Amino acid sequence: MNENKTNINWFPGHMVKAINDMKSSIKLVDVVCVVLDSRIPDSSKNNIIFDIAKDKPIILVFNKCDLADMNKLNKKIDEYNNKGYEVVLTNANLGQGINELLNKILEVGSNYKHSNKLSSEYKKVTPIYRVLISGIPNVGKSTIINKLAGKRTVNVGNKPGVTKSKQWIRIGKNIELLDTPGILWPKLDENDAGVKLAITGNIKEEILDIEELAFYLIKYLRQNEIYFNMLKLRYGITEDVSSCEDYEIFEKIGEKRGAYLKGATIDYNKTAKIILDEFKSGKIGKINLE
Ligand SMILES: Nc1nc2c(ncn2[C@@H]2O[C@H](COP(=O)(O)OP(=O)(O)O)[C@@H](O)[C@H]2O)c(=O)[nH]1
Ligand SMILES: [Mg+2]
Repeated sequence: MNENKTNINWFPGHMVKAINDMKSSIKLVDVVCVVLDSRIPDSSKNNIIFDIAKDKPIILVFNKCDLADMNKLNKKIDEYNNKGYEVVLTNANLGQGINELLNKILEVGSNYKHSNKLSSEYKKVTPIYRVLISGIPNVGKSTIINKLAGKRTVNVGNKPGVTKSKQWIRIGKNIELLDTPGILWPKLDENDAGVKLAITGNIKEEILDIEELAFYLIKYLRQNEIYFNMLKLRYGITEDVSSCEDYEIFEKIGEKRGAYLKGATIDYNKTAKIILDEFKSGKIGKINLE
């Protein structure tokens, strides 16, 4: 992939502000949940949080697991488990895994208070565990907060930072959730992270060249027989394309979908959009990019 296309960054001022916001939020809580996109667990993980929250228990929440390839995801989860992380899988849209997350919060929160003998609060009948949900934009933080809270209390949408004031949402007897998610900026520099974030819809794809994104995806899917079969099935490619170039496969998809400019010229932009939209919504299949 073209390197300089991925070379986009948050402004340094934004990052400083995000770090400071995060630090002040983390001081207030006992448990930090880091939400990841299950399709790109590495690229959606900003390691800065592990520095800032190093004294607090951290739960990794693998969200959007409905879109993920469980074969690959399970391997990643084993990796993270072996590193000692607490892990929960969620499909926040459907509320799946939310009870497991609540139980995990109680468990690690209780361990934390006991091992730190915090303000003798651990001896209380109803100790309160305060929680922050953090992650990059669009990873599903607001949806998870809504589902944890059991009602629509925060805005769900594509704009990070819609909730401004610091307020707590009480859940059950023991949990208080900061209703402002901790926004982490996505990292865009290593291992095509920017490209993967754009393909999965975690950053605006318009920032990158969408045709290049679609090409990247086709190239990637071709390397995995199962994934490539999913692509062929989706677009009705029954002919032998094993010796085709990537762009020829791309054009075939355009053809199959009738994405033409005037005459018989394939509309590359439209074709790219079709492929990317259908990947993002999981229509091509359950596919992990790492
Ligand atoms: N397929 C799927 N989509 C999800 C899931 N969780 C959230 N989303 C969608 O991802 C988009 C961003 O979610 P949002 O909660 O606003 O993300 P935030 O920016 O991290 O607060 C929304 O369109 C949600 O409906 C999930 O588990 N599965
Ligand atoms: Mg949000």
